[in-house]
Amino acid sequence: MIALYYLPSPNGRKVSIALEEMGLAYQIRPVNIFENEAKTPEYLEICPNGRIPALVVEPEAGEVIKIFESGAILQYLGRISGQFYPTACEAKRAWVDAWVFWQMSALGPMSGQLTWFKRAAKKPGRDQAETSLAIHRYTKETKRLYGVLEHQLQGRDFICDEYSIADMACWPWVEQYGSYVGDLANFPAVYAWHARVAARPAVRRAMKLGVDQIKVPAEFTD
Ligand SMILES: N[C@@H](CCC(=O)N[C@@H](CS)C(=O)NCC(=O)O)C(=O)O
Repeated sequence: MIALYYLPSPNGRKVSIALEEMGLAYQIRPVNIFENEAKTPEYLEICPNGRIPALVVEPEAGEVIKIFESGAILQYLGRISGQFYPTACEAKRAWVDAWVFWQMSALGPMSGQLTWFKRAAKKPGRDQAETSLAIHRYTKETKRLYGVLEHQLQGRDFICDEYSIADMACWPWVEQYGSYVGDLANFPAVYAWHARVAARPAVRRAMKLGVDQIKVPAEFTD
C-alpha cells in the first residue's frame, strides 16, 4: 500500500497527479502544515525536512520504503509503474530528469519565494525596502524561468515531447501563474500546455483531492 502524506499545495499535487495518472492504489494521509503537523517527531521520521509531500510504501514482503522530496517521489513512481518516465532510452530519461531537477531547483523555489515575500510585504511592521528588493529579484527570475519553459514548449505538446513526470512536476506550479507572472500573454506555448494538462481527467481528479480535508489559509507566510 502506498500512503501519501499530503496537502493540496503545488508540491503535494505533483504526486497526487502522478498517482492518479499511473492508476496506482494509494491512500492520503493529510498533513496540516498550518498546525505544525509536519514537525512532529513521528512525521520527521518519514520526512526529516519537515515538509510535504512524503510517501511510505509497505510492500507485501520486504522493506518499508520511505521517500521525501517530490522529485524523488516522481522518479520512484515512474520506475515502479513503468509509465511517464522513459525506461528504454537513456537519452530520453536523462532529459526528463533534467527538467524534473530544473523544476525542483528553480521554478518551484523561485515561485515559492516570490509568494512568500509578496505575502510578507503585506504584514504590518515588515521592512518594505527589504521585501521590495526581494520581490523584484524573484519576479525577474520567475519570469526568466517562464521564458525558459516557453522556449522548450514551442512546437511541443509536452516538455519532453511525450507527457512525463517532468510535466507533472512543473504544472502545479504554473497552475497558479496569476500569482507569479500575472498572465501568460507573453508565454503562448506555456498557456496552451497549461490548458492541455489541466484538461486531463487524472489532473482534474488530483486537483480535488484533500481540498475538503485541509483548508489552506489565504494568508500564510511564516
Ligand atoms: N523540495 C520539497 C519542498 C516541499 C515543500 O516546501 N512543501 C511545503 C508545502 S508545498 C511545506 O511542506 N511547507 C511546510 C513548511 O514550510 O513548514 C519538495 O519538493 O518536496
